[in-house]
Amino acid sequence: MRIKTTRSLTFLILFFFGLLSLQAEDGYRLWLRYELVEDQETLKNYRQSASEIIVAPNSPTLSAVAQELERGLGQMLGKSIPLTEKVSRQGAVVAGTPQSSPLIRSLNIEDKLKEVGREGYLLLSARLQGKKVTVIAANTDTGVLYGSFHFLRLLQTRQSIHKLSLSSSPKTQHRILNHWDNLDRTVERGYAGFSLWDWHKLPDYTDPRYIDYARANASIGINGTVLTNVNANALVLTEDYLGKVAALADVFRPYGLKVYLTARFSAPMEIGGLETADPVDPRVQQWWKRKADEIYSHIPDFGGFLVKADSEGQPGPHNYGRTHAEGANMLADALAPHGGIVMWRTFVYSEEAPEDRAKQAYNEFKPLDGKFRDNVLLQVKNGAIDFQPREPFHPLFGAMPETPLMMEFQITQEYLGQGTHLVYLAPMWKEVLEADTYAEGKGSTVAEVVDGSLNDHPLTAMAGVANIGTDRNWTGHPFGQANWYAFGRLAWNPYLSSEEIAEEWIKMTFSNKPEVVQDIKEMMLNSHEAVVNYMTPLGLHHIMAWSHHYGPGPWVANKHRADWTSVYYHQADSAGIGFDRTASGSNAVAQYAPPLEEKFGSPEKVPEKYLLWFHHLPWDYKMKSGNTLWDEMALRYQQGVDTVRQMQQSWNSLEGQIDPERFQHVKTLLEIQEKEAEWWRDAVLLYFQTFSGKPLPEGVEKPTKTLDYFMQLNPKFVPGN
Ligand code: GCW
Repeated sequence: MRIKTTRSLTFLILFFFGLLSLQAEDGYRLWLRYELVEDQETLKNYRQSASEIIVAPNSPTLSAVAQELERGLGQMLGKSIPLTEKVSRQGAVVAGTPQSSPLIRSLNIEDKLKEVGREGYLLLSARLQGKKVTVIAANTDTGVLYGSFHFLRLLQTRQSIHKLSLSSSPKTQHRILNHWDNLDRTVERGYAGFSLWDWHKLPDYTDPRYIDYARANASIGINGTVLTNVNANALVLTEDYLGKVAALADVFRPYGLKVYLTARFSAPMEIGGLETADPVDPRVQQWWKRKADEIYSHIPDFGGFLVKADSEGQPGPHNYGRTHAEGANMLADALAPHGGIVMWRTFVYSEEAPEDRAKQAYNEFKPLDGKFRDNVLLQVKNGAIDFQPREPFHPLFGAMPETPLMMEFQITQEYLGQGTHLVYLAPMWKEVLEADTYAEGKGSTVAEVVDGSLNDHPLTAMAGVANIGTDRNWTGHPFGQANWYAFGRLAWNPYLSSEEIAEEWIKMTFSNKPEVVQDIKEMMLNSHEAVVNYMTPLGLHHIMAWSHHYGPGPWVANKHRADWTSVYYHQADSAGIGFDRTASGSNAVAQYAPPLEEKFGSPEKVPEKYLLWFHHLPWDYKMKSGNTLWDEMALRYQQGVDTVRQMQQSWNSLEGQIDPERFQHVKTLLEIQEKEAEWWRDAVLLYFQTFSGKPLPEGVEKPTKTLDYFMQLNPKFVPGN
């Protein structure tokens, strides 16, 4: 008897906790949580303005629209909202295109619709058949889907939906995630588990998660995904794999998401049996044409190729004495009959050239301006070295007016704390997008280069290296989701502010309570400057540990190429620190337009955040604050640590306002971040102190370990490597 009671009690307890764990907030739903509206007044208003849904689900995309509206409105309004065919009551939500919906046709909004283009949409309060309705109208079904997500976002962020009159359309044409996913499911620089693409089980089994991936992307306007790593494997272009790719494309299609692949330049040899991949060889050209035909026979709306060539060991046209233009154009010609594009990366630096690595892409590509086919974009990283915590904008932006340049941002945090640091990247991206290139005189921003407006390019794009993996919450760090979100929003509109994007994301992801939004927003907005301070302040760069880039490694030296070492980048010696990129050094400053060349070339005029990027300066160089360079640097490292501690305090003060699961997760990650920020500060300062010979200024905490200790740390199996 006794035993029985205990057993059933245990069962009950287990059952109860089982239920709890089913409901636990594990982050899977991302920003599409659709939480019930708390405020009764708002709830009442929303229920009045969203009483029924009218969508003619006569395409897979419109079915997705109907499902999303049903789900979103149903959950937020706490009751199921009927899907109807006619306007039967006040407050109907009518979504569609003039083609799919007689109701939308009857509104006579063709002129307004013309202005929003293929993917844009209108959200309008209107009257139909004597009833007040909300209209989500677009020229294409995908536009309707984007408009529906915008409409849901208004409710998610608890805004009025009463008198709507807004329109939106993307500023760039292709908004693309780049997955650095390998066919064995490891992810290069991935910190959120393994690749989502289960190649082994495809094409027969398509994980339902692919649909949620597509929904999340559609909700922020991402319309393309490169499935495979730029360090490419030709195998993905074989018949077998193309069938698998097609299965993914079929899942994504209703959500407006196109698939792209990376094209390994030597594929004609590796899987085609040719003895060359020379782009001017007719057999090679023919091979790629046939390959393109084959791909399109599987995937009629295939997006095109992303190519890393002649870079870090990847094969390319240089192997045959050809130029990047010859290589890119060959692929472009193969794709052109099908409407595909080539995104050719400019991340190149030579094995042999002793030239400053920061200058090499410009030297290589600038002479090729205007030599690319119409369906080629050059994909340029935001800075000239490599996704560092802070870099001045890449000098190619503005330097190639005849060629469409697209942006490549890195969403995954290879150099910014990887899976454990809370760093909101929008401020960093905005700094680059807002930078003035002076290409066509003052006020020629990078954003205008990228959105094509500066030089009238119709072909435009933005890419983000994905931070997504099989982790239940997709991005490992719960705040990594914000960077996926921000990338999509900025690709849609690079003129949005970091702050408004953060605010939207917080409200949808955590809470609409003003205090919560305020605290989290502040944490996020300060987080980028914090990581710059505790890793690479004042223009320092690439002093991370060898190869896996996890943790500090300013002492990394003696590798087979100088520009893979830290000592190459910081150039510290007893006289001072920094890379001289002025006329007395590598003269990289000359790659910028004259007003910038002058500004960056002068230690007094260059913004201090870029000081050591461009200048080698003595340790006692006087900074604007009055401090010496050494003291200033040390204080910045301390400041980085201090900011992380403030972030911790803010977060801890939110206990009870955030669900326990995510609260605890972030809390623990912030503790790791604090420890690692201290690690960075102590290791780097102890190392540079061997050159400066100066004591740490007051206010900087003394290291508790020795330099030797830090130099001997050698973590194994760092993810993503
Ligand atoms: O940032 C570096 C990474 C490499 C990456 C390369 C690139 C895919 O360390 O892992 O390779 O850039 O962008 O091609």
